[in-house]
Amino acid sequence: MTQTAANPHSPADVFTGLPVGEAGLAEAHALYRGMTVVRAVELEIEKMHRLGRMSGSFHSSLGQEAAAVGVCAALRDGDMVTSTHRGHGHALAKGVPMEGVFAELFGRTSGVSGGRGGSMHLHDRPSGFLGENAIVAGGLPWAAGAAWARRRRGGDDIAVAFIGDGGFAQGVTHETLLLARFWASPCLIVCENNGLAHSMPSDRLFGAPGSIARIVEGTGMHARYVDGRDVVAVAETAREMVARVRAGTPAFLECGVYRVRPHSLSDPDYRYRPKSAGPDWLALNDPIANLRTRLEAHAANRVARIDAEVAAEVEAARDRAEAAERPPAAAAKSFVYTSPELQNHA
Ligand SMILES: Cc1ncc(C[n+]2csc(CCOP(=O)(O)OP(=O)(O)O)c2C)c(N)n1
Ligand SMILES: [Mg+2]
Repeated sequence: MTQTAANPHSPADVFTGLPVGEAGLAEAHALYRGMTVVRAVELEIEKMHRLGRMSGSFHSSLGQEAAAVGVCAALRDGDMVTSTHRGHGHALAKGVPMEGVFAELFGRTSGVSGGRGGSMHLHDRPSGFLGENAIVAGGLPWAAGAAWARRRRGGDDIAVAFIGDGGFAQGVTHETLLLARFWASPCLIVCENNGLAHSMPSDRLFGAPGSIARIVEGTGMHARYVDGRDVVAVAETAREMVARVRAGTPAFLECGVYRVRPHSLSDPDYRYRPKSAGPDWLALNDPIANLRTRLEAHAANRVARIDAEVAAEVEAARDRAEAAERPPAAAAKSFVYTSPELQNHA
């Protein structure tokens, strides 16, 4: 059955975005660069899979870059992030080095998880990226607990848990929202409502975009909805919410985005939505193309320079990552249980 209702942004709702004011220009360029990095890295990963140089699973966040980049722009280095199976954007936006991401997906020792985790198990403590999690909504109690523990030790670091709309249907999500409020855990839950939990349209479960935030608001937690196509709006909203969380109360942000690619590399999505659904959405709503148009009105060269710099950076990082060492077969049983060999667990 074809389920077109999954697209949260109808053609009548073509995204135009706000004009970027002079004051915000430097930040808008930084946000543009951040989104371009995520897009370029993920396109490169797809290419590596097509060429047979990378293996394993991959869940693309193409089209959703503004949510990851806008939210992480509101964070400090010491803040923590937990993520999902679709987490490359979250990792890169939080500052995980792209070479370590590529190396992880190539299965190299220099990968951020020693080449053992792959696409769904990126983690990098030095960047505050506690990790992705292949268990839907598994990152949420992790973030709430980490934020609570950090607060008990002193300081005002916070944690952000990215979850999907499918994650919002998990029991652990609602248990954690309750506990986070009860214990005043300084965590921000960011629900990327991309219209689909694999093949299940989220509006069938929860209603139109914005309904998830309203459900949470009904429980007494501060909750907002933001259009996840507009990175400037996401960053502004996230800053307001992060300030509130840093002051000591959890909060919830629903970002309206859309899953452009199939669920994963091996998903025949044409069975549950028209084949052109993703490209059609992107043609009208691409958060990167949209911001590029808005920024080019100010300085076309600057945007082109960012594009070129990012392309060169990604190619060089991929080359270095691919050339790195593979773990020896004799070490296959290392890291199965925690051990002093673990480099990255502080
Ligand atoms: C606890 C659990 N149940 C089911 C799955 C299988 N599964 C993997 S991704 C996914 C859909 C998740 O949808 P959503 O949270 O909206 O994230 P999206 O894929 O849209 O980014 C499901 C059901 C899983 N990994 N973990
Ligand atoms: Mg989803």
